[in-house]
Amino acid sequence: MENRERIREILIEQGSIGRENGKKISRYIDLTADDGVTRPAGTDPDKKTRDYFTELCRKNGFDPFVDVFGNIFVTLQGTDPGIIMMGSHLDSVVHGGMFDGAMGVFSSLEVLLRLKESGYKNKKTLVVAAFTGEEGSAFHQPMLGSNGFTGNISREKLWAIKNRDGVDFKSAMQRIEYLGDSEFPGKPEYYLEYHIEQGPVLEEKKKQIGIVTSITGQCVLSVEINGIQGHSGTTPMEMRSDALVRAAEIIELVDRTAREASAKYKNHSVGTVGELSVDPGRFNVIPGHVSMKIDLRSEHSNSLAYMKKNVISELETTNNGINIKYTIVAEVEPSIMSTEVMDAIRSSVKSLGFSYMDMPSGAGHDTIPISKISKAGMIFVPSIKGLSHAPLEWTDFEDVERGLEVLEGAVKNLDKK
Ligand code: HGY
Ligand code: MN
Ligand code: MN
Repeated sequence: MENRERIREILIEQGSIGRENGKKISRYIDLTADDGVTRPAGTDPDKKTRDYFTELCRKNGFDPFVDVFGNIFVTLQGTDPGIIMMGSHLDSVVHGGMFDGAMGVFSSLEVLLRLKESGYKNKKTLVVAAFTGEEGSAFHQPMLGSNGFTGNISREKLWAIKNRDGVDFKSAMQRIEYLGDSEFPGKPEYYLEYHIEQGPVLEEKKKQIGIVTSITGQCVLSVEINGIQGHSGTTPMEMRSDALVRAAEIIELVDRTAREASAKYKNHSVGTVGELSVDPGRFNVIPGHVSMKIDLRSEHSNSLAYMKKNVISELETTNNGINIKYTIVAEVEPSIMSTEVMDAIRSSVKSLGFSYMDMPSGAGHDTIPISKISKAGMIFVPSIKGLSHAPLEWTDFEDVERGLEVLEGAVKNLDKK
């Protein structure tokens, strides 16, 4: 099978894992809003995807290593010191797409196969990594595996984090048989993440490749709003402490503050409340309790600080019997990519003759923590209509192949260093 066929077949195969209807979809026109992929960390679909990946590795002569965070590593040993790591994640959001994360992991393995099959003699050791729980769709915070790998979160702390079903990380990963007993030996000198853009810019600007300059800063707050549950028919309006009405005021403020920050700082600042639960959640009961998550992001620290300040001052405003508690569950400043790695990507793009542009990433990635311990960079390819974290997420296979060839060239450029 021709190489570009191989990666296409693999992505189609893995894309059916975690799809409720199990459909294998090979063309964008066949994709519907019912074809979402759901593969939260530690679930059976996560296990199935991991099994598919590790079987592929073994079939091609590699021996996958699983560390104490459930991260999977595949190594092509070099002769000289230094590690070049290519990584991303296999988990997905709920009803997400089949390219986010997985395209990078399987394409990185494909690069290793192509280098091996071409007889390329790598000097530095080349490693492919699949990091656990990048999405935070099972556990309450994102980038668990990569934060464990970089030492940002200790093994003990990470193992104790509970998922939405109240199961701790260690038990969840043991259940799917992806919890190793040691850490991966070595840290990367260079790190590359190949990923879909997940936004509309490359398509709008008609560019084939994005060279990422920085990755958004982020502040995720978990909020508990306590009001007074009551009868929706008998309780007069002036006597209510309705937790959901208070939540609605906060949601409107988050949206307004992000728009203000974007205008004030002339940049891409965003604020979202995508997760909310109402208790008891029945039409004839005044909501007594609301839990929700607020996701604030900006490419610039000052606008992130502006949004965080406004949102927290709103959360600390108590009124008519409502009590609000909040915690910051994830917070990171914008991450700047290595110019050395960006140059290696750029010279690969130029030698392949693809069109490209430098651009920031509005999405978070495992590259965030890893850029703090190594020289890191990211390669983007276009997302159709900029859609992602949605069933209709799609990237043409010609674009997948282009990005993969850029990745291979960038690895070779860094291997010469
Ligand atoms: O949320 C993000 O930006 C990433 O896809 N986890
Ligand atoms: Mn991703
Ligand atoms: Mn994602």
